[in-house]
Amino acid sequence: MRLLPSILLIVACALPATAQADQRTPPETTITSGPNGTTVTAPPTFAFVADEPHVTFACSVDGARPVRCASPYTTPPLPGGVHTFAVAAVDDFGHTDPTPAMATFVMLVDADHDRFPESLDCNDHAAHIYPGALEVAGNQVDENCDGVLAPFPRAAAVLTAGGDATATKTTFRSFVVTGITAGAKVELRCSGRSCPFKRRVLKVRKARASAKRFSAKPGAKVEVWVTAPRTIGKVMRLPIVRNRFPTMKTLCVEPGAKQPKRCASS
Ligand SMILES: [Ca+2]
Ligand SMILES: [Ca+2]
Ligand SMILES: [Ca+2]
Repeated sequence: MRLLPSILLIVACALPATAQADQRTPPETTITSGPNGTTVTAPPTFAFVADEPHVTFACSVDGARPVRCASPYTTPPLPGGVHTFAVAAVDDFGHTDPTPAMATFVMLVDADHDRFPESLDCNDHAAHIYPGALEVAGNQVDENCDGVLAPFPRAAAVLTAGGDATATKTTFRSFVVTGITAGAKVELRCSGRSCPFKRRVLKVRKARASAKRFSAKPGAKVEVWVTAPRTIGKVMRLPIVRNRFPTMKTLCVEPGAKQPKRCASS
């Protein structure tokens, strides 16, 4: 029972002594997190502490006039290049840490905020374009920065035709298209003199289409067009000649184009 007043007395004496020490000693500031010696693509955030309670902080970027701040602190947007951040604690007695905590970092420019700085981004003004982005086929844009404009996919189909040819006509007795790309339209076309038809859409069922027996005269051109949206169409051309069943030639047609052309090699 007699010990208690003594302890209280000791505590009462100790308090002014600590306050005296704080009054003479400026606080020491430490940065606890944030970039230092590294590169950043967005304004960095710093966390910091002082070795005394009841302090305020003053932050400065690139030697500018310190502004009052609190931890965590995010710097204003900064241009590309090397930057410094400094923070000093200020205690209740107005003492400012004479040796502010400092960090140096390199700000990389990332104008479109896609996390790829302009040195790595093939278009730093379009956030959907960056290394590894999803490439959209056929739109003439290199979304994934690999230097390649991904072409439209090609329609697929296989034509199997059989029949006979004379000096006056070629008769197709069987005419079957298989392995047709899903969703593709199949059209049988005939151009030139004495064609039995100009265009005929073939019904596709289970990736297969067929035409009924037909004949065409020498000089005519029979073609099968397999087309689909956003796809390079496949054109299988059969030029009708005398006495020989036609040899097929495969051509490609760009989406929306009227004329087929030689297929690109890829
Ligand atoms: Ca960027
Ligand atoms: Ca970009
Ligand atoms: Ca690409």
